[in-house]
Amino acid sequence: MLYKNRIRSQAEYEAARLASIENPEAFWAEVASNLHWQKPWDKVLDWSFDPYEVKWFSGGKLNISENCLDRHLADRGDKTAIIFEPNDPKDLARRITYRELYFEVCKFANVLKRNGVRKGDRVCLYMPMIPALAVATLACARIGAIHSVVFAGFSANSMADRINDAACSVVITADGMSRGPKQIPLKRVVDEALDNCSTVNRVIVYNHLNWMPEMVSGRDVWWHEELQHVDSECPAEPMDAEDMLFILYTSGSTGKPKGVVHTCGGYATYVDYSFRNVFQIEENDIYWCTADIGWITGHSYLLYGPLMSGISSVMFEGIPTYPDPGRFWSVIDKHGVTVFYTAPTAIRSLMAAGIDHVLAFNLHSLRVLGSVGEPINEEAWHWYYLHVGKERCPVVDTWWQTETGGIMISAMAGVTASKPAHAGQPLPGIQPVLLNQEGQEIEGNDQEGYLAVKFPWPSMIRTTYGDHERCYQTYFSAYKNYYFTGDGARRDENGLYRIIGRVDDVINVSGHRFGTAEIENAINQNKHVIESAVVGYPHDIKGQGIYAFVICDKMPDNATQLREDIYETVSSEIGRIAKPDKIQFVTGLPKTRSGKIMRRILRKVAENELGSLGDTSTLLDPLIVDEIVAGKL
Ligand code: 7RM
Repeated sequence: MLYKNRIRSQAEYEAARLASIENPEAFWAEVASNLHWQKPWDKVLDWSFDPYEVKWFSGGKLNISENCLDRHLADRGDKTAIIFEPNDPKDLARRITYRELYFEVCKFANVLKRNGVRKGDRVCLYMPMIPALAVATLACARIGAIHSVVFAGFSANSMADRINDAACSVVITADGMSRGPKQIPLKRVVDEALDNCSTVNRVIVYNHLNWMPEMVSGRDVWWHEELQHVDSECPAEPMDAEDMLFILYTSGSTGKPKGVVHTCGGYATYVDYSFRNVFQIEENDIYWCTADIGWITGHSYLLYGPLMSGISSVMFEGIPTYPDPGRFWSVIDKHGVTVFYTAPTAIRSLMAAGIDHVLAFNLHSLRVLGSVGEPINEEAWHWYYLHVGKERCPVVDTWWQTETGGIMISAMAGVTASKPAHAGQPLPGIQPVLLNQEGQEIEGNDQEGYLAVKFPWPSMIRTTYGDHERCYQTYFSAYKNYYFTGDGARRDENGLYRIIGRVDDVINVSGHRFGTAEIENAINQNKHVIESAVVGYPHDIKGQGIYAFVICDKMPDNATQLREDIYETVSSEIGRIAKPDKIQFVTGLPKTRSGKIMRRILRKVAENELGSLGDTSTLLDPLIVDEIVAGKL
């Protein structure tokens, strides 16, 4: 047996990788046997990429909440499962043991049942980063309801779109939430969203801030009152391996976000496996992933991965810079964090705040550092390695996507080869390739191309909710018989991958994905706007910033006011996280004679590379480029 729980050396890694290619089914069967299955599977894998259909562990039954909770009660019942660190450092942190979490989840699962939620129903979660969110998510999984967590930074409109797309029957929210110095009235946003949703018949409200918002009678109920009516016994629903576990919406190159669907068996298997191996998890780790559960990183590596491993996971309600930019380091010191997983954008902003904030704290507990969400530049990598890890802690740069469910390319901490600004080698079982324009595989090292995957893995996207054709078109049609990632990558002379970034119309702002069309649609909702074009440009902190070129009904007299107005429109259409960094008012856009916007030119302007605008002679109106260059921000 090559793989038992964890790979511990480069040689074991190489052997496992070879074995996974020679006999994928045997390899994944061994990996999956690390979980508790209520019924073993009949067949490990059935697959086709054209048409697209994969089935992992057919016939097998399991429940991920049982793997996160029940399984640990005997040996780890009194161990801390979640360490909750509140937004305000003056408030008390809370520790929840595995047993306590188990009972809270069972009780809330009964609340869901009491409110008519059945296996297969969709439930929308719009909540702060508090333990109740973990409880609600696990409770859905326990009874086989499909959770759709909507990040609490999204607007009422975005939430309504997601609720309608999945026809959710229940929404779980809180009165409000704290984020640094600000407070946000979540329940009010839900009320606004539900004006446009007809499928929702119940809203369960968690009392977090004692705000006592208005409750709609017949529709809204209080979480704590519902708990009075249930007992704490709730057996975990036996789920087919291919039953849906959750939907998570993500942006692509088109205007409308897609509901990425993950299923029970494959997702649990791959998240458990990748988590243990990448971070080289030990029984006594205090692990902290700073992502919100509203993103895939929070699903896989704040909630499910750590709990399946039976370790202690920190859940932080606040933001890195409140009350000051030392907050992350103070939390690491306070709770003795051993494994820390965050995003390059956070690292860059804390780096900009100065080294004194880091030096004020004892970071000796740290053992492993991780990065996710976007390419980490060398400067940020070195700062992280030197000042946070004190040159003692391996840094794992983990490349993956909402669609991949789990980490695909990354070093295994301290075990396999690692290099600054490189994600490294694929995990055993993952078969990435580089493709050229024609869709042919580029062999050998020291090469660059489109990043694709040629063989299925257990946690890959199953479908886009309600529209399987869209899933096929988006991921499997550009290059036949490959899963296409949308990223460009380089394989260095030793076979380590470096992710270059998106090759489609997706902008990655602080690790959050937005489609250019999605932002343009939002901007165009402003009554003064006639047309807009959005591109990404390099941004010191956010990785990429959003640059919008906007045509209005007339050139504004008060540009500042109109900009504010457009920010407001985007905040209400998508959410405050999608606000453009720069808005330039223009009288026209560079278009070809067939009406296609030449984004390449706009990108060059936004990047300030004015010397290399390329051939503009095919444009309908080449003179517009001069105006745009002259008005550049
Ligand atoms: C986990 C997550 C996915 C996109 C992906 C990339 C970019 C993510 C890295 C990265 C370079 C990394 N899911 N990306 N991780 N680029 N190095 N380590 O972020 O669905 O929200 O975004 O993010 O472009 O395609 S996501």
